[in-house]
Amino acid sequence: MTKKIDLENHFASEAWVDALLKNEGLPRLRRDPDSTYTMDAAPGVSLPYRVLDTLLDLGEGRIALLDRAGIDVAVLSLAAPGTEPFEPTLGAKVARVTNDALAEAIDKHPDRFQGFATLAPKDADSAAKELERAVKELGFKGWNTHSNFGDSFIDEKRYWPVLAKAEELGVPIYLHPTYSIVPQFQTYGIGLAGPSFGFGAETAMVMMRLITGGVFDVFPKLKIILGHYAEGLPFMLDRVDRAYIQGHVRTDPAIAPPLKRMPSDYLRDNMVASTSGNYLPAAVVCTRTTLGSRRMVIGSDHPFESMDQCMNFLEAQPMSGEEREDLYWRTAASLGIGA
Ligand code: GRE
Ligand code: ZN
Repeated sequence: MTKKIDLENHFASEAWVDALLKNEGLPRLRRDPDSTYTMDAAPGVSLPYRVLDTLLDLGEGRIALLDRAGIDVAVLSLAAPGTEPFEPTLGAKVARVTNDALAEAIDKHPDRFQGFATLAPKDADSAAKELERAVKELGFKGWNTHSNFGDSFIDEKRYWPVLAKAEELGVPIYLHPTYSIVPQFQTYGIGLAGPSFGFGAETAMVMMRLITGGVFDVFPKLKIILGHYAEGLPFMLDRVDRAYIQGHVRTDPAIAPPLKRMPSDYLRDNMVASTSGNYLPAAVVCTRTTLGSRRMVIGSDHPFESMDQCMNFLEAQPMSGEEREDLYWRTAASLGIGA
């Protein structure tokens, strides 16, 4: 039987919700008069937040949805914006408590749930230690992080200790979108800044920052998982090399170091794409043609998207038996994530 492993399946912890409710700056959660919630994500960017109960369910409700969609295992990750944007001491505390809460839920359903760690990377050395604890002691499968940390991006050198630790432990980093810090994405509210465009555009930019910053020459074995069919990057696989082919790139080791390879080589070798929240058949074909099925994993994006819709869509896409096995579990297994 073909196993199905979902690598983008979100949860919330009580500690995280509490920290967001108490946060005086952004991001913050606000309880509305009608007892629903609003996420104030960034300046001018707010969204109704109707998924909190579903995010908090780490028990039978989630298992029932997995069963209905035919998903065997979900690798659970804290919802955006994670713990990265909090003040570092608070972030580290919320991260640790959240990782422990997730480990407890996994202990109750070890054959259905696995986990990605959440970290507070602004104290990079202690975040690296927490990643090691999460992987070695809690059995987690990697780090789920976000397209920005509130004021900075993952490619910056001060975060390299965490990248070094992920490479050393041999675990992937899931680079998930969050509410963009690029002001030009914020002008028109969540419509531009959110999942329709800003999420993916910022995340794709950050993957390109990792490449252009020479991070994969320093950490060649690092694997970055991007959702939403790698946020459109498969479509760019030829285009990303153009400035290099045309000889326009003037490298300055202090800014943009000379790269050992073409940008597209890093996209092929250091990136894996998940299927979350995009039901365009041409996106499946493009990703499979450019990256190959050995670089594709299932992502349902529950509860922001539907596990059912994801699996019904994937089941209906034409692909060989071999390609389907790659997408459903074999690529995940190559990342150390098995059912
Ligand atoms: C997500 O985490 O994937 C997400 C959000 C908020 C809105 C839409 C969405 O965190 O897909
Ligand atoms: Zn998601």
